[in-house]
Amino acid sequence: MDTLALDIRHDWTLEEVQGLFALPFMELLYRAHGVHRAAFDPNEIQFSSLMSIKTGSCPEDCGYCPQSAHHQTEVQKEKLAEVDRVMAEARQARDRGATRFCMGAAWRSPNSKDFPLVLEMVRGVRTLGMECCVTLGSLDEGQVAELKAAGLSYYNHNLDTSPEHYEKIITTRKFQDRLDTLSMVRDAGIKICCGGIMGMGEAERDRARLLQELANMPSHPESVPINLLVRAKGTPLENAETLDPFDFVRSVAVARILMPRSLVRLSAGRQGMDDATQALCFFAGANSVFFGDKLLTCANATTDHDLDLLARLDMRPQELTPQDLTPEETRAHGGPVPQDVGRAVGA
Ligand code: SAM
Ligand code: DTB
Ligand code: SF4
Repeated sequence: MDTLALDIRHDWTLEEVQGLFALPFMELLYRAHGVHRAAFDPNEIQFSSLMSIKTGSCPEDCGYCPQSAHHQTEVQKEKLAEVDRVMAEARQARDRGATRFCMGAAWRSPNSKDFPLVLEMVRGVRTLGMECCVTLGSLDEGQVAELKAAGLSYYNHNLDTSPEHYEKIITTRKFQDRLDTLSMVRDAGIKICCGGIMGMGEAERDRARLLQELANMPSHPESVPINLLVRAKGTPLENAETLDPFDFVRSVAVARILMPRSLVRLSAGRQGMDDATQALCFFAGANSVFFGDKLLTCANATTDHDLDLLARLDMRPQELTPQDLTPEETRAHGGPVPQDVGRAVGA
């Protein structure tokens, strides 16, 4: 790690953020990489694994989402998954090197019948020694407290886009509702995973506004997923214009400069992204990816391809450190480092 002093700020102006976007590309990448090296090992990537625990029939109308009941898509609807099946997937993910297991449910908010089972899943994943993240929609105070008590590490709830562009994409939930859920989660001491989607027909100003909103939160989200829109068939955004890959890389770089110590996750959209663009994203400060052949419903970059790419870039997966685990988890896990990580990447 380099010794550059990190500027942790929560008062970024839009002009400043737009100024970063306007930098010559190489200048921006150089700056972002400097910040990245000062906060992280630039050769390390965190692997998260993602599982859809309840799929489709969502009452929200998010224009990008194949799981919304408002759109005619090809998604296979599924009720809440059985706890045993979730645990089997989590174990497999851990054995392949994932240090975080994320579960997503297509809900506006969790219902009282299914919520206790989700808590059981969270407790189960934590006993495997992995961090656990869930994304279940909006929450009330009681649900937040129960998730915290179950040992949840992160809650994912994205702002998705700028407040100004938001209403063109989602009408059934307000931008402010999202901020309210995030405040409750933060106040309960659960880490926040919050980011957005690029390539939904927004202007560069919207990308700057989104990142400004994230950076000016009372504390930076510990995890910032930057998704590239997956243009799912049957959604209103199925024919959205392709975003220039360099503009996507710029967004990653600006996220890294604004939120130096956050994990910046190169999330959806890697499947159609070429290796050189992904490598540029890693240079610009992305240090986490979803690992596994499927995201929630859409295809992801394949595991074999990812392992090959990491090896070609001389990068390695981050390992859990003992500080990440409670003593009980460390015992349950038989040590903090997943057994197959070295083998999986051919180290
Ligand atoms: N229903 C919950 C919610 O929205 O709060 C959780 C699941 S939702 C699928 C999680 C996130 O996935 C969304 O906020 C969005 O950022 C991302 N996402 C969904 N569909 C996407 C797509 N087609 N392309 C890129 N990201 C997408
Ligand atoms: C996030 O920001 N991206 C992930 C995760 N959080 C839950 C989800 C991506 C979903 C992509 C579309 C799909 O697979 O349905
Ligand atoms: Fe529902 Fe989440 Fe998809 Fe929106 S993004 S339609 S809330 S599953």
